[in-house]
Amino acid sequence: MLNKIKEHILLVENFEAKSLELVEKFRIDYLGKKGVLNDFFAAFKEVPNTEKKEFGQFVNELKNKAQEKVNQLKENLEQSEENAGSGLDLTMSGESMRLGSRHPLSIVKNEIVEIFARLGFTISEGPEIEDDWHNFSALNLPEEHPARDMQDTFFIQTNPDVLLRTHTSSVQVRYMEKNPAPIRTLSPGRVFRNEAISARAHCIFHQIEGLYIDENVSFADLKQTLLHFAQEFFGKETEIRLRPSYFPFTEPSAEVDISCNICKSKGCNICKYTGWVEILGCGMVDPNVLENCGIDSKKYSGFAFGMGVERITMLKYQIKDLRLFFENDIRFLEQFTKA
Ligand code: 2NM
Repeated sequence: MLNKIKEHILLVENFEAKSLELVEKFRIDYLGKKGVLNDFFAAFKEVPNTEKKEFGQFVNELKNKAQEKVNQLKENLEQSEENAGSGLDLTMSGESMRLGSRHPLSIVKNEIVEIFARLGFTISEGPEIEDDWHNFSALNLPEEHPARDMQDTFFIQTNPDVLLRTHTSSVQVRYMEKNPAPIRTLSPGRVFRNEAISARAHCIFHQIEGLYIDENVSFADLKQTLLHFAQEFFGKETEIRLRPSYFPFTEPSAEVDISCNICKSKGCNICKYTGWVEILGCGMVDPNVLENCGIDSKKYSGFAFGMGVERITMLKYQIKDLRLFFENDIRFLEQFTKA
């Protein structure tokens, strides 16, 4: 009798069915009123007392296995029926999601910010709508300076004290007013100038300006900082060249070129066959500006610099037309590192 049960256990374990009807037949065969299990239960009283315990255990095992088998086969078959009905092929690989990509200007801005962050520069931001003091007067821009002209500056309505900032120096004026020296800060942001839109100019663009103020800051510190930046960003072999220049807020002032990394200074379109490409303007902060912002110009000196993010990005990726940055054509935007 025990062997009979064990045989049934094996049969149940190995049972397979391809349709719900066959599962139902199996269920009736084993668990139905006239099924195998009821036969065994009926035979229970004939079993000698000494074997009752073992017999009972095996009958229970058979019952549980049969019930489990029915449940499991039913579930599998119902599910595959559902899937077949829905016309889905679950073995097909999924459609990959279309990932966005960082805007090239953001990629370059982040890279520049990281280089200066490693030198201890904090990041400072300020309003895009400015007043005359923070955008012009504090920066030593004289009353009659052409940059104040309607031609260059967007004024908001008729109030000449409400304008769109023309550079991010305004952020640094605010920073100096609020924070005591020493100061090391970098101000990235959007700026606005009333210019005709072309391949090289736009009325909205992005700047990053840096400001370093402490005791005994020298022009040599400025030069070394910018050389470090140029080599981190454009490559270790990059050289820099400073040309005297003029800005109202710095004295002395300079324009900085890097050795052309496209042609290795042999001469090409990008460097207009000079071997050098302009990347930024800089200088020692004019003592008037320091005083305007509440910093003692007898005790402190500092340097500042400013660069156009579009210009640097065009150099890095050899982009020929600035308008591409603002058109949001996905075929353009997709070409830059996913991040
Ligand atoms: C430039 C060139 C030279 C500059 C000056 C200042 C401030 F606020 F400290 F006076 N911030 N940025 C600066 C100096 C900007 O951009 C071409």
